[in-house]
Amino acid sequence: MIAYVGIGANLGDARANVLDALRRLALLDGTMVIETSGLYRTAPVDSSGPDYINAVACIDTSFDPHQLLAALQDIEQAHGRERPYRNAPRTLDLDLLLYGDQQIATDTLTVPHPRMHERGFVMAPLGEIAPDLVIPGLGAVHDYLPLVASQAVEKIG
Ligand code: A4P
Ligand code: MG
Repeated sequence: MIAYVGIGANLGDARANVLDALRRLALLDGTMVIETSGLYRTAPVDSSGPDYINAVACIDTSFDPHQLLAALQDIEQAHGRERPYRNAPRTLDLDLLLYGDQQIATDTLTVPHPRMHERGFVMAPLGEIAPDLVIPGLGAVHDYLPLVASQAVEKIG
């Protein structure tokens, strides 16, 4: 199954944390990284602390959605992720943005990620690698890019 993963960090060496997350994604069982966006420096949205480094990865995985979420949380934990409060600054955050064209709503997993289309830190890197991708229930990624264009997002590499 093709899935898209959003990666963000704004504590410690955020850039190194994001790059390490990409490396760890490629090492997951039954998972290949198909494409990765560049790295983006982004202002915190509903969050605090330093600017974030964000990226998006397209993966091909044999994990089911909940197995994939658990694997993403394992990678967060490997980076000492702490959760003092919602949207707290973080060493590493991995969100399951899209899982094929599935719409999932369980206690622990909502896909598509419910806030992704409002956020430049997700849509800019996603638009770089998959502008024509359709977000189930919403529409094409490129249609949302103008709506987030005013958010502070800068491609850095
Ligand atoms: N969960 C439900 N659906 C998902 C999903 N699709 N992917 C549950 C990942 N997790 C999902 O997440 C809380 C719970 O959400 C998990 O236990 C999982 O069961 P969390 O990572 O512990 O907490 P969080 O990250 O604070 O919450 P959340 O909802 O992921 O926050 P957001 O909305 O993703 O926002 N600003 C910039 N510039 N860059 C950022 O990366 N990130 C956030 C986090 C806020 N502001 C930001 C950035
Ligand atoms: Mg999260």
